[in-house]
Amino acid sequence: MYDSPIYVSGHNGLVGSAIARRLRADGAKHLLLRTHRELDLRRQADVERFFAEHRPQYVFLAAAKVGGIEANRSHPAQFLRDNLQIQTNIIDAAQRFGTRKLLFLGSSCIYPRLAPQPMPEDSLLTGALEPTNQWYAIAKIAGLKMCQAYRREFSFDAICAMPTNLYGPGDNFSLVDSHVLPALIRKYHEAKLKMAAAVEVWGSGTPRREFLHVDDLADACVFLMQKYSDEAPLNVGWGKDVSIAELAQLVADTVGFKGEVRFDRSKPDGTPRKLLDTSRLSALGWQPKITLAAGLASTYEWFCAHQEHLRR
Ligand code: GFB
Repeated sequence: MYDSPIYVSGHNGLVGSAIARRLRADGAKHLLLRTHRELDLRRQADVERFFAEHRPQYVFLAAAKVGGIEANRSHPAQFLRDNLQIQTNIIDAAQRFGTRKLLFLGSSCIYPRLAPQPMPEDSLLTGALEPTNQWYAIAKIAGLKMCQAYRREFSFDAICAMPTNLYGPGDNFSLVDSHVLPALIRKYHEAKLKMAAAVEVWGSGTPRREFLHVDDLADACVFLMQKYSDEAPLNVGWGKDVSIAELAQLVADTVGFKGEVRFDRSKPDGTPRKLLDTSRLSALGWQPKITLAAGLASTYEWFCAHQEHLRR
């Protein structure tokens, strides 16, 4: 794989940048990377032209419109449309222009809101979705099904990984549309600087989430690209979850904020629990390495070093 042209879509995002970093460290000789300005993946003709010209042999489909609970809730059309367009254009062009293998990245929100915990891959389409992110979930389910359909009809080697909630360097730390972990890093950091009495955390604090460091995900993606070829999606997670209240305490300890936490119950909780069953991936021999405590500490360091350049 490392001597062939490899296309990492979304290489400026959290996931794509981690995969590109990992492939570079492994000595990949021919990485294909395009910014959003250079190639708008929502435009089919542009994507086809890119694939026709560069013929990537391996494709990591990490480009997506992503965001936290508020972003999903306020932009249902963009989350549905952009993700359907991006993934449809890339999967179809990859198959037609001779890509050897493609890895599609989904999300744990594809599973029903009240799926058994931890959630096995087989719980897909067994119940209703979480309403706050159903638009994103439907797009990701369509991408997974497209990979399965292209494998069956065209023998296209497309595989699917379903990561849990991710975090790490390069995340979106905006207070409006980010995920909870980067949002809390920023809120606690700013509260510490202002010597504020309390930090506001959305919802009741009781929902439970599992957090995986994005470098662990990149490791799993490279592992799967080399070792896995089947239509069944594979969950990628850490294996344990924490409540949002526990996460808030961990972030407070990491940042060094000594004040109070206040829960804003006017904000949505979202799905009550989202822990992945990762036994299939473990059986293949892959395990994550970065603990939440270590990952939080290094992500906070990254945030401190880059905060001037991050969007609000
Ligand atoms: O990470 P998050 O936005 O998304 O929120 P989901 C997780 C939980 O943290 C929710 C609470 O219960 C939020 O109410 N929370 C507390 C906060 N304080 C904050 C805050 O300051 N910011 C944010 N963002 N949350 C997303 C999906 O669901 O997970 C996406 O919407 C995707 O589609 C992603 O699947 C992985 O975990 O609820």
